[in-house]
Amino acid sequence: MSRFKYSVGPWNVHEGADAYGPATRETISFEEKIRTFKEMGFDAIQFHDDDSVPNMNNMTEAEIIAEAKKVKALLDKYDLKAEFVAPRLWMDPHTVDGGFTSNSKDDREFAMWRAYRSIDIANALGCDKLVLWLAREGTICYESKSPVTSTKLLIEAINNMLAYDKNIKIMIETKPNEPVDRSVCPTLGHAMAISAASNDPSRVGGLLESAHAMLAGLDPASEIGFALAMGKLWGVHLNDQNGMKFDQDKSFGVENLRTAFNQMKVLMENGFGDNGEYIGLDVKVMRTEKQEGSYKHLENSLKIAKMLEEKAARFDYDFQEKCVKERDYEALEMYVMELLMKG
Ligand code: GLO
Ligand code: MG
Repeated sequence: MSRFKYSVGPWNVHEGADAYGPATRETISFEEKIRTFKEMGFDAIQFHDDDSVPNMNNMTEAEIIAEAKKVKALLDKYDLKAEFVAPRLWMDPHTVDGGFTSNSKDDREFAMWRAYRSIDIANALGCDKLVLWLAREGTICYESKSPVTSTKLLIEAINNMLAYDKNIKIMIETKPNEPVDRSVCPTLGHAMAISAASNDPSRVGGLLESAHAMLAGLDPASEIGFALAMGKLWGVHLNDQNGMKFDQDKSFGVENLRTAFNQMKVLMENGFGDNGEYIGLDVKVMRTEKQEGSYKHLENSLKIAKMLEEKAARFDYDFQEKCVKERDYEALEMYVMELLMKG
């Protein structure tokens, strides 16, 4: 029995298209996905605004809320919660140059409209968290945007969201690059600074994705630890990554087992989940996988997470203390390797 509650997004079961080739699997309907997620043991669903209300750009505010309520009824049917809503600004023709930091005033206004509608949708789905994955908030041509202005625009946008709804909490999902070259808010340290500069730091926190930390050359367990120390880690996207290349979203732990163990360990040591936080798995199945394997990466990631949870629960803190006292870190390291490699 895991101490954690787990969440997943509908985009984590996908058709396999990438930048160089088309889909390799059939589309699975939203209801079919969430029914399967429930069967697999997930507790909550993560949403993009237009996952819950497709075609929302062409709908009125009242229509959007009515549509989101239908999704809430579907969640209730399967006894699932909504974890968060994230405005999907990176897909839209209005946000080619970013949303909140776009050089176009119209596009910035559109981004705010989507953020407000995302808050409305979150309320209709019964959750109080907004995720900002700031995909295109950054530069592809360095001289096209000022880092100072962009940072200020981002803070202003966040302040507007905080003012729009007195209960909404914002989790910034940091990522250093991709799809942009340089992101405005690349690490959790940046997210914490933005939080501190906002009008209500108590409602602006972070979400750490393992692969994103690795793309910044950082250890995800340390990023998690940093935000936990600030009391501002409200979500995680556990997954894995083979070095600093394109964002791979591999199954949790399959490339960097010891780092995965330490992520689980630091979450457990610091009571992550005690205030209702979920462990999100932001993983993608390999493009080569056949239709019937569409959920395999999620099954594997859940299994690995629970196995690592069990290993971390067995961690011998007395032995660790002894090694630290004797400054025998070789012995401590070998202990960890044996813990991970023996049954
Ligand atoms: C991509 C992100 C993405 C977000 C999701 C929620 O790199 O990890 O999957 O987590 O869109 O905003
Ligand atoms: Mg993510």
